[in-house]
Amino acid sequence: MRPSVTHAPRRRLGSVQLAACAAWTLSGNDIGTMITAAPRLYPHMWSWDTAFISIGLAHLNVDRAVQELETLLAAQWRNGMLPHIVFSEGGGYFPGPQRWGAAELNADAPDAPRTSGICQPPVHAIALRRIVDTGRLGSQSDVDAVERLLREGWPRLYHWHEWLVRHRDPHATGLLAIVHGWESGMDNSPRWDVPYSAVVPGPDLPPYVRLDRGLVSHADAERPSDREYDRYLWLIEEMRKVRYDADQVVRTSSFLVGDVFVTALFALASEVLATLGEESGQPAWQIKQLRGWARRSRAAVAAAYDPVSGLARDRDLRTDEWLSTRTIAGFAPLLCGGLPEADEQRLLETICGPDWAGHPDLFAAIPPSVSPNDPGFRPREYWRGPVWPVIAWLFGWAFEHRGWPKHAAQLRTECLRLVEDGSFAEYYNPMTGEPLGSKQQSWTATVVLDWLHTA
Ligand code: 9WN
Repeated sequence: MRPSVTHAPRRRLGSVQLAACAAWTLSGNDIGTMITAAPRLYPHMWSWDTAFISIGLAHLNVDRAVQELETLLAAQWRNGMLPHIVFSEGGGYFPGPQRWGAAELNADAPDAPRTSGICQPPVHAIALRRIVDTGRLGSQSDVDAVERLLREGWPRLYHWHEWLVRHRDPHATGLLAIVHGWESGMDNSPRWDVPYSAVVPGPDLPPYVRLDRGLVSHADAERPSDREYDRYLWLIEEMRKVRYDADQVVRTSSFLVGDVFVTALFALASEVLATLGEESGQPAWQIKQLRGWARRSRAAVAAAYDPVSGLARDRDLRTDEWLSTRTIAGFAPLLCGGLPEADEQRLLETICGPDWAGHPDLFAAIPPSVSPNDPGFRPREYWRGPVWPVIAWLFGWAFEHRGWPKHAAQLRTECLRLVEDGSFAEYYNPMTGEPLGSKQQSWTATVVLDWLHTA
């Protein structure tokens, strides 16, 4: 007979205590100049983390939420790219600014603060929408702060979207390409296994020492392997060779994938930005352009839908083949719309059904990064099975805005059940609710604040 494993009972905080812990977590991650993504593993500013951070933060301190987005926007490259990392003065993360060498190699990169040389999913307009809405309900000074952010941030976000269209739509179809798995935000997802298998690190890959492995308790099970890291770093070497020139990177990178999830977020965010532009008197031609980009990318997402599997696919643009790995990204059309109604309904049923959020063995009814019924499902491994609260937040937000409030409310309730232990983990084991990866992760704390606020 196998010995039975006993787990310590899970802590359950009430909503007031949970909100207080979330606020405490954020203040712990505040280094004055920025709120870092996490205290130990990620002691800098990450692009899409900051968008989520500012959303929750706005419920506590509108000025500070505005400041976070402004700090990120101030690090925008002159060509429009919003970099994936804005480095603080402290070290503690590899690859750091020296390894990237962005400012040394590319005149568009700011000298200060230092940044990485790639980008992350374009969720910032969604954050701007949320902050503006929150601020407008506050005091006159909150209203002034968000109106200023809208006025000054809007052109920067427009420039960011324009950069994506100009440099990341290589076939002019609306399907946006990424040149590194890190750009997807879902670093180690099985979505990238096939394209990464074509990334062959050369003998001139400079030696390196990882810092992440010492900062996560079960790094072997929860973080990417060294072999995967060799590839991640090799792609940086390839980009360094062309001095991060955006067009050359797309031509030369051995990893070039049309990312259906990023594309759906772009379509959604472009619509949101267009509406914010109308509200704030931005140039009509730019608003029209944003709507056109949204339309094109929505169509590209719909074209990526596979009626056989019932999910949307990424496309390997190096081999010109669809990538049919079944992951949470396959639900991208639910974010931006564009599918015929019957297909959309089927997709909605699938995400709620027994392969995903409705799987009977889940701790909470939230869609994990990979289906528990998939042979490749690894409940504790980075982007290969665990649940990410921020991804659930995105679907919840989209459900609310696409006219499925019941689905949005259900997701919110289930997410709050998952996170009520107050660990604010980077991700969770979907079967047990065990907190995994980095703890006190800022974006988890802030989406919890937003859920509590809307609950
Ligand atoms: C690489 C900060 C970031 C998130 C990503 C997540 C992880 C970095 C890493 O952490 O990526 O960018 O070192 O693993 O995958 O989504 O933005 O929280």
